Amino acid sequence: MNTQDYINLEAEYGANNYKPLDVVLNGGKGAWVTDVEGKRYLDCLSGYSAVNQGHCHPKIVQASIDQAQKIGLTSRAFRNDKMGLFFKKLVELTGYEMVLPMNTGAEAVETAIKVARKWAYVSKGVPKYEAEIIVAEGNFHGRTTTIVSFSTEEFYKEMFGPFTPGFVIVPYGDIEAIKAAITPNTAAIMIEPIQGENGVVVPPDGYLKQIAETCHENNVLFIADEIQTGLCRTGKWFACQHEDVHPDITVIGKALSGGMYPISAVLSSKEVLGLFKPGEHGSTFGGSPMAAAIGIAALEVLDEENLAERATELGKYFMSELRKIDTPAVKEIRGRGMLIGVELFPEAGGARRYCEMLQDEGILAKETHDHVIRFAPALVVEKNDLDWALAIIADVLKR
Ligand code: IF1
Repeated sequence: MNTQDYINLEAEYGANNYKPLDVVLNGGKGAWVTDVEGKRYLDCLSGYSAVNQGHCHPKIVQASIDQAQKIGLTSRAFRNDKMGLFFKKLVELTGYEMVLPMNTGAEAVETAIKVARKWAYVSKGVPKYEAEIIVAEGNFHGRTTTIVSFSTEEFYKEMFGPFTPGFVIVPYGDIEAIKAAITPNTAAIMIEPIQGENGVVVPPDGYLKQIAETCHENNVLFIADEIQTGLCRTGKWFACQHEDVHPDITVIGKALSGGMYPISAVLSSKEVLGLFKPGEHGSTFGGSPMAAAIGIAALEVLDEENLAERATELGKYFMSELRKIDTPAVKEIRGRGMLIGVELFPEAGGARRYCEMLQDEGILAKETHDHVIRFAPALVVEKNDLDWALAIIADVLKR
């Protein structure tokens, strides 16, 4: 079978809920992937920042194989020999007290919403069902009906009502707007430290610190969605650490498994996560020995290979080289660490066509919205791979 055959299969039998590039991948190693025609590509999306450790990292693969031959799933009706060790590793690496394991990022975000609401009723004394959560314009936190209820992207939301109430939307990056939106019923503020899907939007310096202070002053929980920005991608374990901020709740996913398995988690204090009573919340696969074994390996790789430092050094280099490209197409280059967005002027004709030209030259990148190309290669990428890519990106952006 060739590329078109696979594309036809997907078109014949699969829902049409994505418009992927016409590349059919069947192999990955480090920062590189291969397609069914044997062509190699530098993967500059990394599974939307789930593959920070590189594709098929040997340590993560070995952990998957070993665990798959023992037991994959116990369910939370029983216990297993990996979940506690996974929690301990997460607590040691992140400084939080307690973990609740889920599978997808959206499920972890939903968990954070539920526990913030319960905290508001039980600990803050907000009257039942009046709890409000402040979110930002341009947010992306997942695709469930509750989460899209507070999306500001009509296309993600409009056909899926009725919508979940209790969310207040404020402009991103504006601390005064947050202060003005707080009421006695505010349970939490939930934000992405950098808005990924909205086009790698970096807030003003000090914004995260101001949110933390405002939350502290108003007895409101600060929820950071670090599903895309976390786990070394921006040069720290968490993007909030760039401002020495330790949110009340941090939500992680994606690279928590190195792309090998859906694993997400909510990190918080015993005061908050301790509010869940047995049976009040859960999931079939959350905390499975498979997830825990893979999660432990994925975290050890991030730590042992110093991938946060790598993201800082290589990201600084990559960003500075991108900024040297002399082309009328580029409006702005922004990001932090190895999470970079290149915004094009509308006159350039849209980011998609540049992604298609990059694909022809052996680079896989993805547009977000219409005019931004996101570059987020695996944090194990070699400097000479970046140099190879930079020459091609410069050539393509000049077309
Ligand atoms: C898609 C991008 C989109 C996320 C943040 C929660 C989630 C995500 C900050 C939910 C997931 C993924 C979802 C995927 C494409 C990708 C994405 F931002 F990464 F580019 F959509 F905006 N919080 N982001 O980025 O995690 O439930 O997917 O595990 O839905 O198209 P999930």
